[in-house]
Amino acid sequence: MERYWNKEIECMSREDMKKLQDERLVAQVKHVYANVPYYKKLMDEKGVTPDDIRSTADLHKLPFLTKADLREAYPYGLLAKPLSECVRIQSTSGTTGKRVVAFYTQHDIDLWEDCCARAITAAGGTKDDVCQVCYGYGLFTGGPGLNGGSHKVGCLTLPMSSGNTERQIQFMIDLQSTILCCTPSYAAYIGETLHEMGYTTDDIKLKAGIFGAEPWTEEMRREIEKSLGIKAYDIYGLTETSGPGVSFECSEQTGMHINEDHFIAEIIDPDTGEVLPEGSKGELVFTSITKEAFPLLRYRTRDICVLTREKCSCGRTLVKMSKPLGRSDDMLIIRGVNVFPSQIETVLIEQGYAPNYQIEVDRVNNSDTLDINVEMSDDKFSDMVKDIQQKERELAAAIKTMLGISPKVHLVPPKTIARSEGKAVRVIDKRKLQG
Ligand code: DLL
Repeated sequence: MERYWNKEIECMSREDMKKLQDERLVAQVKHVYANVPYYKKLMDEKGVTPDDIRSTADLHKLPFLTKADLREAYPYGLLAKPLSECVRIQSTSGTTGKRVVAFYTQHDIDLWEDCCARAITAAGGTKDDVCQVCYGYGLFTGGPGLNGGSHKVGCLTLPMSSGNTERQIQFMIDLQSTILCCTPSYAAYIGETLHEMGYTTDDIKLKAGIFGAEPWTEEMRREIEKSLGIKAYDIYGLTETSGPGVSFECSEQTGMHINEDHFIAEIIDPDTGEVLPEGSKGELVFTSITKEAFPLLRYRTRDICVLTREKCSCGRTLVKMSKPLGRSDDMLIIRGVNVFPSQIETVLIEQGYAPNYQIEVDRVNNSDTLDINVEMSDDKFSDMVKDIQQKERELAAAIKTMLGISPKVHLVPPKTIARSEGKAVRVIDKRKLQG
């Protein structure tokens, strides 16, 4: 039997949902125009006023926001409420230079947790469940978001955060966790460790997992489902739109329902910005219509996906997005951390290396690996041979400080990294994540 957290919204007729979105959009544009000078300027430059936005049909008239805008406006430039009314900040992991910081009023937190409660309920969660949350807690939105959703549903919540896998498994067995929330790669690792410790799925009570924050394939889903004896559900979100819970999977497991009462989704051509018809593959753009403190209008996620309104067997009428099929920028997600090649290049140059490098990402035993080959320059080559390992360690430490994750650095002789005649091939991603 399908469970809903808010059936009225999740199964609302298309007509009623559109009416709700129209009302909320009109109010939100007024709120942003009046309170966010940065966005007002963008609207003025485009010659759009709040009066031009009468319904979702007018959405395309509004200017886009991008990560570059967030950096330019950092930290307070997109705030739409006084700081005194904000109660929380969350942030993305390791983006170039300044990170994205998102602000929340108590009302924003309530709505965000409500979205996560919908995801947990769709995965079969009730107040009788024990929900083990192993997403990172802290600035990352994964832990706090699912933690809040779990409380709302009334599950007994285990705020484990990530790491210390044997202890995770011990608690999972002793406290009889029934729902696991973490990244898919960590879920696979937990499954593997469980079996290595000599346990089987008979020793645990897990029934469902809510996994997201990074790309994963259908093959990986089947592997996790088998090793943990569960049904694995996808969940999507980004810091800029609150965090996890923008969309979530239902029992059909064929894409994620977007919480359309809070977020209006569009698919655009990433090159021209043109809005594409339903069913097209393109870049996902979100407008948050209920957020108070940090309401982003037409925010370009850079995630490439497809939207569909085909009838879903779960009964929900909320539009469904496919798993993200890639990105329209060069961002990589490595061990759950957002990484841009330009960050690595910045460190190399700071440390006196030429920008001749290649990044190799792979997944070994369900964990991402990051190897960086860096060329030594001709003049430094002979001196450096003596202390190559020391230099590799220093460079790895500097990159870790920038990214928050440790790479393996390999210094290679001059002119050994293939030169390209077109764009340099900086990244070799062997993970085959687009299933
Ligand atoms: O990853 C929020 C989150 C936490 C989502 C826990 C789900 C569960 P950021 O660190 O800002 O926020 O990264 C957002 O991660 O633009 C996507 O590229 C990617 N992403 C998030 N969920 C998925 C998913 C969190 N289910 C960026 N599948 C997004 C594929 C995902 N990619």
